[in-house]
Amino acid sequence: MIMQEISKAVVEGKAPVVEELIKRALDEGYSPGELIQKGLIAGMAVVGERFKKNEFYVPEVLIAARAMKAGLAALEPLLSEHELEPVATLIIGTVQGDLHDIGKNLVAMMFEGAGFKVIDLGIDVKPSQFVEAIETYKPEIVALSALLTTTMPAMAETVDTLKISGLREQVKVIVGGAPVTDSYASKIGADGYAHDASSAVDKARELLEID
Ligand code: B1M
Repeated sequence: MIMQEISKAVVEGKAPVVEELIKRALDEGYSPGELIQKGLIAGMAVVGERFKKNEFYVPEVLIAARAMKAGLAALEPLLSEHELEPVATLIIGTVQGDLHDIGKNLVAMMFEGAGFKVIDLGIDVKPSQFVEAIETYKPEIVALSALLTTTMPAMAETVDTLKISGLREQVKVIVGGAPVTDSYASKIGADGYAHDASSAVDKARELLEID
């Protein structure tokens, strides 16, 4: 029941209500993972459907996105609890031309929760910005997010720019986001694809051979 209430509050864009319901659900013993999947993401899926059918326009989607972010912020301390040395460093960003960041933020939180040091470059990140960040932070992993079919080519461009800069062999590149597929990842020469935030962490651990 509380999951439906959370989803409904996301759809209606009621950020304070989402935050309050998340806190109540945690007190009742629900896990952060369950609240993200069955509450927040379920709500955002409804928003996506309504957007597609022109029942929702950009303002409603933005208000819903703000409510989803409030829910994720309430869960963040639980997802990123970690006091050990970082297992590895990850650079993450939404590729050039793309402004969607909710999924990318979730992926970043999951990595923090799994003990990675996360450098989040934000949205609309140019290939050259990835290059600069790799030179500065020397990460083991670079994660690229894209939510639009029109921005997927920016992933390929980013991988190509890493090659031209001579940095490609120093990092593992993983890609994800709703329109991205495993075969697209292979086609552009990425090291891996992940369908969701927790499988992104699994994929990174697999590529870095971390048990
Ligand atoms: Co946009 N939008 N949007 N939007 N938006 C989509 C993506 C769309 C599918 C909606 C639709 O038509 N049904 C559609 C894309 C169609 C396509 O290309 N196939 C679309 C469109 C068309 C647009 C605009 C062009 C609309 C317009 O202006 N006419 C415009 C583009 C702006 C731009 O980027 N240049 C636009 C704008 C926006 C808002 C700004 C209003 C807002 C974004 C707010 C924000 O992010 N701060 C927005 C939103 C919210 C959505 C929907 C409704 C929700 C996205 C979301 O946050 N989902 C979306 C429809 C939908 O997805 N149902 C839609 C929840 C999130 C947790 O999931 O991001 O998929 P997701 O992340 C998942 C996985 O994909 C994966 O893990 C995450 C968690 O499990 N993942 C990774 C993501 N990144 C990863 C990286 C990895 C690994 C896994 O690295 C290894």
